[in-house]
Amino acid sequence: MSYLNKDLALSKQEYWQKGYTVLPGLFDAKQIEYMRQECGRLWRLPSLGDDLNLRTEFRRGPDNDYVLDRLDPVIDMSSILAGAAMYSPLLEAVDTLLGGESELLKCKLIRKDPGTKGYAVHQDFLYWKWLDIKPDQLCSVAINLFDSGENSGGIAFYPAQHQALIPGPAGNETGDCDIARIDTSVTEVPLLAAGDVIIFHSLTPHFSGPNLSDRSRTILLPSYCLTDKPGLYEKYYTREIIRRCEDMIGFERYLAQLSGFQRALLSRETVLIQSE
Ligand SMILES: O=C(O)CCC(=O)C(=O)O
Repeated sequence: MSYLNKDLALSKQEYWQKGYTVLPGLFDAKQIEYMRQECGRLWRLPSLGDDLNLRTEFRRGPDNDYVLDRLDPVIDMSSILAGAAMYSPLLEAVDTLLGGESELLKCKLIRKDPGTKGYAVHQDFLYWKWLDIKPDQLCSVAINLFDSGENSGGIAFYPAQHQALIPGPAGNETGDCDIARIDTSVTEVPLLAAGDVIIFHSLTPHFSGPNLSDRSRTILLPSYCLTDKPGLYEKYYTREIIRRCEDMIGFERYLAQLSGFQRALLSRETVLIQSE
């Protein structure tokens, strides 16, 4: 299916006015089913939960323990999800909203299982400042794989506040935006059906709550940039992978277990294999 120009013109108006817009039914039921099956396949891969796996990230689960909630990057593991991020009606919509040809910047898969906690208020642009690209050229897209809303931990937006990067709270001005500096009188959590897509500006403050439903809330989250320079995706992940190593993302959990591992498994008393 292709979106009518008339619809996209309205979407563009809404995007620039509110900082986000919803495109209902951009993906059809069959495409969504393929993507759901693909996410199931990825989530069953061995070693995803390994603390040394650089592409997995964790969030606090219902018992405050760490649960796997995302794969980032993901499209190099899945041609189906790569196809979704590069689906031409989606690219047409992104290009129309941004006002020219865009390139994929990054793409992650987030599966928020029942009970998993949400994300604090933030603006994506904070994490992309180093690219030295204007915020108006950058946007993110949430491709919704299941019906979702506030109860399932859907993304919530503070509309019409995408004009500037908002500093963090006193003492952490370079961190995520200080909620006290945002007009929080209006919060919008779009009620979405599977196949609906949200496109939001890189400066739009957003957050999400825990998934209080009994079903996973799964989204594919590609981000795009209006640019005529190729190679942005490679540039992004080259820096990101090095950053994760330097910041010890995931490794700190592994290191915390190392001494226990040493005590439990590397003592001479440990009998790992019995002789006949
Ligand atoms: O998946 C969510 O609940 C929020 C994700 C998000 O805000 C982000 O990745 O920037």
